[in-house]
Amino acid sequence: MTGQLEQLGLTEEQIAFYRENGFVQVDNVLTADEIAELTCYIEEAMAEKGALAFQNSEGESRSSYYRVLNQKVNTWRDHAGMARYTTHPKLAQIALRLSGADGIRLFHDHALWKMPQDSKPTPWHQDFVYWPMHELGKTALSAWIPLDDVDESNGCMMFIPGSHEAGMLPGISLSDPQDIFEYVQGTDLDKKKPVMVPLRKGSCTFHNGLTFHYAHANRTDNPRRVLAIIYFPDGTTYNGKKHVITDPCEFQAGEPIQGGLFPLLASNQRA
Ligand SMILES: O=C(O)CCC(=O)C(=O)O
Repeated sequence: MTGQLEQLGLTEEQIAFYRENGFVQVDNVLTADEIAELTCYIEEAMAEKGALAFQNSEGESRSSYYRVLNQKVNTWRDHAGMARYTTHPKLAQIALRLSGADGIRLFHDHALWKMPQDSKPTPWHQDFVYWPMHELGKTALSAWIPLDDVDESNGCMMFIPGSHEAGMLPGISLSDPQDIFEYVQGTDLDKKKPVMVPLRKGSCTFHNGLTFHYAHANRTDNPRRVLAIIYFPDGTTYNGKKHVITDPCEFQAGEPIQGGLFPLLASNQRA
C-alpha cells in the first residue's frame, strides 16, 4: 500500500490530513511537460465554440458572474487532449485514496479562469449543495489544478479546516453572495482561521464537496487559469435536482449516476 502511495506522491499523513481538514495540498502532481501540454490544450478548449459553457466571454463580459469566474464545463467531451488530463489516472487514484471510496467516477471538469481587471473573489461556499447527488456522494471531491503559480495576488484558494463536518448548508450565489458564516454562528467553525494555499504550477489541492472554500480576486494583468475536476464515489444516486450536467441524461431520482459520460476512473479492484 505504501509503495502504491509513493508512486502517487501521496503519504498516509496527507490522507489523514485530508480526512480531518477536508482539503489537502499535493505537490508535483503533474510534470512541467504535462503542465505545458495541458496549458496548450485548455487554451484551445477555452477558445472553441460549442463546448458546454455556463459563462463565456461573448456578451457576458460585464456580467457579475464573469467578474468572479469565466468558466467552461466538460472540456474533455470535445477535446481529446483535455480528456487525457481530466481522466488522468494519477489524479483519479489520488482522489480514490483521499475519499476512501471503492471506486471513483468523473462528474465533470471545468476550466476556471479568473480574469484580470475588475476581478471579484470567489466567495466562501460549499460545492456539494449544487451537485444532484444523494448522500453517498458526500465524499465527492474536486482536484483544483492551477496552470500558473497562484498566490493571494491572483486568486489562490483558502479553506476552513474541518468545515466538511458542518453538513450541507444553503447554496451561496457566487455573484451576489450570502455570508456562509451566518449559518455556523456560535459554532467552532465560526472561529476557525482560514488556511491560504499558494501553489506552484504542477501542484494542486483536493477538497471535499462540503468544505468551505474561497479564492482571492485576481489583481494581476493575466488570467488565473485552473483546471478543476470533480469526482464522486461509484454507486452515488441521482437526487432528482436539475443540473446542467445530468439533465440531458434523464436519470430517474434514485438511479445511480453512471455510464460513459460519468466514467469509472479508479477503483480498488483495478488498483
Ligand atoms: O477557482 C475558483 O476561483 C473557485 C474554485 C471552486 O470554487 C471550486 O473548484 O470548487
